[in-house]
Amino acid sequence: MIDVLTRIKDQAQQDIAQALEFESLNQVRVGILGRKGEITQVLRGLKDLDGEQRIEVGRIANEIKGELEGLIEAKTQQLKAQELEMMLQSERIDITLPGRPVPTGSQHPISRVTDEIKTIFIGMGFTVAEGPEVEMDYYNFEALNVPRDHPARDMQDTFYITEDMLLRTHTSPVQVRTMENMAPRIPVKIIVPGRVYRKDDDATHSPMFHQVEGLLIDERITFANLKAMLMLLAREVFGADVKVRYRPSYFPFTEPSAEMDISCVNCGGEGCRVCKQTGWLEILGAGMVDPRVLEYGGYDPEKYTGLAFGMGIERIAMLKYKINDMRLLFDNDKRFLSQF
Ligand code: 2U9
Repeated sequence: MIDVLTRIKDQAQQDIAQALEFESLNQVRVGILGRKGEITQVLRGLKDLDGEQRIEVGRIANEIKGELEGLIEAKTQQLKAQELEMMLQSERIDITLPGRPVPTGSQHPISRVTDEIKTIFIGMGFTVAEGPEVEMDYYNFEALNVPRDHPARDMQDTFYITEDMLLRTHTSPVQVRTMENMAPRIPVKIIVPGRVYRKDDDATHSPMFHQVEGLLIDERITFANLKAMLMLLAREVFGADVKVRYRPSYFPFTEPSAEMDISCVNCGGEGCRVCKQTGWLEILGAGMVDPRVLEYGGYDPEKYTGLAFGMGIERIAMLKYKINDMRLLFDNDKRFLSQF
């Protein structure tokens, strides 16, 4: 029996030493130590031996088993080390190669301009207010001094949901709602960005576009305050050299009303195709809040005055970034958008 064990051990030692990969090493292990392995068989056969012999053969068999387990473990470690070495040899990584760029998104020009204008007014103490795009006729028109059948409704014809509910044509209803909620506290000092809708569709008009409007109500607010703030806006958005001018205008919700032009961003005022040879570009409307609109919002026009302004973001973005077709802003073409 002991001879058999010695033979098993010698053969196993040879086989382990000769195993060149995990697969053959495992076959050796199973052949000796597995359920039907040679050592396992010997250990199973112990029960047929008598006392002394059983103890002696059992001891030697277990000794050999332990020894072979140790050899297999050592060989396993050796094969692992060899495998790692081979991988390191064959897989040369050149850490000096340039990395692959990860594609990142960029901000849409409409969002960029909106954020820029918001930031400028936040810097002057304004807070941002927002409101619903589906609006009551009352807030969109009535409270802004545009009663039913007023001719000014023609210019802002829109999409009606019901007879008194519509897609807002400007963000102004948010100012009315804010006044209603705040009255009679002062100052009201809000900047209102958002989407608006009009029945308009051509090369320079879209049925949906973006506005930023502003409202400031306090004691002794004058047109001079309006001019100072809009001058700062123009310089921040279009550069320190930009010039501005005002032309009288009409809006139902402001009196007096004006439109502000900036010197042409293309020719600097010389006259070119962009400014239709005038040297000027219209960028926003503004005025002193009509006393009746103050009253609608709950403010006493004898005590308070207000200034208001509004601008279309698409127009400002097109002038600032020299975009000649408004549809580019809505096409979602990455070749266009990735330039911002
Ligand atoms: C309240 C009182 C007054 C907002 C104003 C304009 C002038 C204006 C246009 C610019 C281009 C709209 O996008 S556009 O077509 N806006 O000219 N907006 S004053 O006046 C208000 C608003 C709310 C309570």
